[in-house]
Amino acid sequence: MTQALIVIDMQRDFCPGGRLAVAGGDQIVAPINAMMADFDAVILTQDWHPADHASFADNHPGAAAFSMTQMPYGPQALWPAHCVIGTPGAEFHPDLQVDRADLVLRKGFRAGIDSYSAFFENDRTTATGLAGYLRDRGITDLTLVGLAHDFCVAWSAMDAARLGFAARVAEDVCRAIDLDGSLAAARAAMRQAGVTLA
Ligand code: VGL
Ligand code: ZN
Repeated sequence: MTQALIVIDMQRDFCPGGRLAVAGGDQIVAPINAMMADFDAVILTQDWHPADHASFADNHPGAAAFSMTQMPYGPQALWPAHCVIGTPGAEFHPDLQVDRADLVLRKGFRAGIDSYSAFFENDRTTATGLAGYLRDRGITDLTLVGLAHDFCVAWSAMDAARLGFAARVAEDVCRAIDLDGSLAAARAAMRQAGVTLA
């Protein structure tokens, strides 16, 4: 059994003071750093959007942040602009131990499509390449932590389970946006998908 720690989107914009701040996001940096030594591999994901990204409310005249819109690939939440390529908000939290990472996987870099999951973009078919990377390294067991619990962590964990990895979310090392009950819905969906909530 080869185990990887998948650290989801521990970036400045998702921490207090950032543009899409998740309450308590900065509280999980030290626990994540402490977990890294227990794994064969550590992988960081980085939300990485061009300024004209379709998930930004500002790019939809008249639309409010945190409302829903319809994209060619299905429903999509609209967010405040965040994690714009090359800006300080897209950087990892300054205390995150990035040197321990074997791979930094960027996602959401295509203007027309969002990517919550570390495995597939939101059309559910465009692969990021992470599954192939993990399989090529013989990694079978994944522990997911980070931000946000109910979006990028949940979508990544469900895809991991669907792809045949043993997927576990360490819930005390995640923080949620919790938009209209999204955390409860995501937890139920993760259980249904065979993700272990620990
Ligand atoms: C995320 C909303 C938009 C996340 C990323 O990391 O959960 N949420 N982009
Ligand atoms: Zn994003």
